[in-house]
Amino acid sequence: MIHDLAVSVRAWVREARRIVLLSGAGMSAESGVPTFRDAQTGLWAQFRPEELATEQAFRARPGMVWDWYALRREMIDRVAPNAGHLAVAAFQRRHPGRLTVVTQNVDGLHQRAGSPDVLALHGNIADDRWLDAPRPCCLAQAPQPGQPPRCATCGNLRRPAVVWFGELLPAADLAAAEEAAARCDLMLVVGTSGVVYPAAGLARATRGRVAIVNPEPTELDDAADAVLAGTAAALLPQLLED
Ligand code: BV8
Repeated sequence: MIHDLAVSVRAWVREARRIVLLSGAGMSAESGVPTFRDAQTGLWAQFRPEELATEQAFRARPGMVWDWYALRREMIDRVAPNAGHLAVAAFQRRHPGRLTVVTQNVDGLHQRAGSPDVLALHGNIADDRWLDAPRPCCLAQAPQPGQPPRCATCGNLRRPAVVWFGELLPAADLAAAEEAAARCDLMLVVGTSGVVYPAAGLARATRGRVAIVNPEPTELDDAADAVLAGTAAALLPQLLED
């Protein structure tokens, strides 16, 4: 049974010419990907994600941080997009160009569900890049295997191609996300605590209606026109069905 507020939001979806879906870790929770709020396990239990996802932490303990990413990668490889991801991709197939996915998630599950042109503001955990600007030696040979792999000549390290705290977001994707937020009639804010900026700022910058989907209160509830206390996989199929 879909309750009244969700009926209104579904009507907003129908009326909207342009929709932005801003997603966070909660979008992937029902796929089995722990959120940043969820307790860390094992060796990393003593750290907050914000402490591990930094250049400083990687330079100080490259093996430990690399292994944390390796663990997350393995877990993400084992899971699949959930009904929420699939409902978004299906809506985009039925209504090309009407919905833009802007995500903080590095798990690639929106992309695997079939969503086109996803603006992944914080990068993709599946990709690597050089820590320091590559020298000719780094490009002349395959990285030496290891945790992390490195240049056999200068020792330059490979790092996950994600945006760490204190690092700038990819300028083109951020600009496209700001443009989409400025032009949309409706922003669906799904599975984010609304703590990390500049991503959370998009929900405050938009002139469109803001509808939040989250089982818990968030830092953005004050900016919302509707707060739906539910999960991504349960509510998005209902909100996005024609
Ligand atoms: C930058 C990639 C320029 C790495 C990530 C303004 C104010 C305050 C601070 C700042 C500010 N501007 C900049 C900052 C600093 C910082 C920041 O925001 N800090 C926070 C902690 C206060 N921002 C930055 O550093 C950014 N860079 O600004 O550069 C600059 C540089 C220096 C100094 C100033 C400016 C870079 C930010 C990106 C960092 N990289 N990820 C990796 O993944 O390893 S952020 C990472 O954490 C995620 O990508 C995501 O963005 C964030 C986690 O947040 P959520 O996704 O919301 O997840 P969370 O676990 O918090 O919440 C889950 C939610 O889901 C909960 O609400 C829960 O109730 C809900 N939920 C659970 N189950 C479900 C559900 N919802 C629906 N369905 C369910 N089933």
